[in-house]
Amino acid sequence: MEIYEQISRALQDGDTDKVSFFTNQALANGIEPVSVLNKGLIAGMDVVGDKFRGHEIFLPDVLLAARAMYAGMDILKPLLAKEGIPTAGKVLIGTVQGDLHDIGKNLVGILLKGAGFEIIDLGNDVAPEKFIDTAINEKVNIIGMSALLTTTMPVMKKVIEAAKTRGIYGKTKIIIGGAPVSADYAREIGADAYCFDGMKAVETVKGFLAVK
Ligand code: B1M
Repeated sequence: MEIYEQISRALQDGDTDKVSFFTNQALANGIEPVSVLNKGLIAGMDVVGDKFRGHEIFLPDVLLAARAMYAGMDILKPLLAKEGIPTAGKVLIGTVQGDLHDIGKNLVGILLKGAGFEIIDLGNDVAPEKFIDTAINEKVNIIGMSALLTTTMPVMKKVIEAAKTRGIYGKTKIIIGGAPVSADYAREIGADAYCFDGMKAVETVKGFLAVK
């Protein structure tokens, strides 16, 4: 079995020890951290999502898989987010109110940090006012919102409405991401960009802040 498959299977089994072991092994074999992330960990989590949707596995299994995902991410984090480089701008991130999914948002934060941006992470279940208050107080350049549930996507629109009311819309760029979100949805609610994944978020933020 190839190493990506071993990581993916261990993650699906919720086996944190094996995920850590194979992740370290892949890195020792010279595989790029981003490939380990995308082809091993994220690929495994996609299978978990499909099985959950198909009622082949249940919530406790998903929780174990999420824990195993974090075991792998903990190893990759220092390699993806280099410390100590000068900040190229301030990005506020959070998962919207009512939504507890934070793996994707955390990954986006790690990659943005690795690209030299200062990250303020509000965590998950973040109320619209909290996004806007922090954006104003911390003078951030970008607000990044994540949503994984179709029921929580509309909160993104509420944040944008609050940004308009508080006078920062158009000055502070707003990007959105998460599995149920799309470019059409971003346009519909007035977000500045939709980002399919963390790499796209880095590219988009660099574009907005004119960083090469
Ligand atoms: Co839940 N969950 N979950 N879940 N969960 C989904 C999202 C679901 C699609 C599963 C399914 O049915 N197949 C489904 C949503 C259905 C829908 O809304 N249409 C679902 C459901 C229903 C639920 C509950 C309601 C289940 C229940 O209680 N009955 C419940 C809701 C709890 C809540 O939030 N209030 C729930 C709970 C959970 C756990 C807590 C068990 C756990 C989350 C643990 C955690 O995050 N700490 C969990 C998980 C793990 C998942 C799946 C399996 C995996 C999500 C994940 O972490 N993917 C997910 C199925 C799936 O998505 N395939 C599912 C890996 C991650 C790297 O990808 O988050 O998509 P993702 O992030 C990507 C991109 O989307 C993008 O970049 C990331 C990196 O590539 N991105 C951004 C994300 N945010 C971005 C922000 C950006 C830019 C890019 O800019 C700011």
